[in-house]
Amino acid sequence: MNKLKYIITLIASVSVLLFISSCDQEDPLTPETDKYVTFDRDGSVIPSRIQFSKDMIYFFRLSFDSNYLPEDSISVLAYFTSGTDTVSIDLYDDGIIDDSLRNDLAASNNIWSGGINAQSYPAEGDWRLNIESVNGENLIKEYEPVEGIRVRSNTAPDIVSVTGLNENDTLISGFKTRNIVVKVEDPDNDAAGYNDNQTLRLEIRNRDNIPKDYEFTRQNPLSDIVFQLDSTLAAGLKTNNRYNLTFIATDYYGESDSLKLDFIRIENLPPTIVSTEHPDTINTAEQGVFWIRSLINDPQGRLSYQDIERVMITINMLEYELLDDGDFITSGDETENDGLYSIGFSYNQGASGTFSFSITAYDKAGNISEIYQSAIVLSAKNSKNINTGNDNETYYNYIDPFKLK
Ligand SMILES: [Ca+2]
Ligand SMILES: [Ca+2]
Ligand SMILES: [Ca+2]
Repeated sequence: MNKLKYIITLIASVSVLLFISSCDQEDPLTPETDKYVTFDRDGSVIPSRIQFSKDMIYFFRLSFDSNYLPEDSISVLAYFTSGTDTVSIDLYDDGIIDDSLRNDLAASNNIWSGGINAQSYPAEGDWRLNIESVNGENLIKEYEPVEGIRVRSNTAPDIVSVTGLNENDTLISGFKTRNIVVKVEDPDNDAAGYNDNQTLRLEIRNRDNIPKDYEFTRQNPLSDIVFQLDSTLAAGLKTNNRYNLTFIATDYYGESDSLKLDFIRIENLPPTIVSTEHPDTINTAEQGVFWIRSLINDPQGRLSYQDIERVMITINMLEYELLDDGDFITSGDETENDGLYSIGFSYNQGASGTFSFSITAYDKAGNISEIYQSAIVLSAKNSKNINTGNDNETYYNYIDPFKLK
């Protein structure tokens, strides 16, 4: 296998060489002076918070752009410094992951990886990561060091209280917006603005439903985390008495505290079709198009990114979807996300008959609206076409459900 790969590589290299030398007569090998290697800070993963004296491995991943070949055997030398202290870290580009400090995903891709145990740092402080490309003992390039890798003792955050929501609460369908105040203490936060517990997660769980999560950011390190929960919280959640809502505060070091509120009832009621617009009769003396639009409501949000799963019309025994996507040419909907769901239909010249149709809205909790039923009469009269729906169908991409089979 390796031999075959070698031969293929050799053939490919020879053809490239021949091609280049036929284009111009210069030496095709990259001269030593044209070789480059640069450090790509944005493509690298460098932890900025390390918990002092904790028995935990932090992984670093340093990315480079380079035209050096593997056989040039250049490598990366990295070490941390703080004052007179130095701590080295071994980095690899060999694709090996083991249960020690090696954690490289792919060999020879110029991404050098390795881990360091937080207990390797002899003191707290802001450490600097120094990075060099080397060839054995020889320095090829030294990069701008990465500053501010904070190695500090840490205390886990503590969720002291949650107000605005209690165990055994009922969140009725369409509940009034609630202010939630979460008091989180973390002694590592300070008045100088150091903010050590930035994220608060809310996990809504019930064994019958898919998980639903929210995330909030703490703006001020010394004040409470305040946010609002509105009735769209229940979008996609079926009515049930046994929800638990868990708040999880996590600090920069990855330590967290959680507070669970159990036995919360969440209700989700079906959508309603508020009104529907459509022509009652259509003169098919000429071919044309018309639109059907339904205004939908739902206590958990009437939009498709809220609780509306789909709005369907059945006409001439076929089912189609009304959309709120603002794509007039293909769905006939004029404005995206206004709760007005639309469909455009085309019809042929001379089409005739009475077509009953029904519209049903479905929410993401599996609730179904009451059905709207009506009918459209198509007939060809030899008079000038004056009905409102008629238009030049060639502009639109609508289906014709009235064709004779
Ligand atoms: Ca902390
Ligand atoms: Ca609903
Ligand atoms: Ca719309």
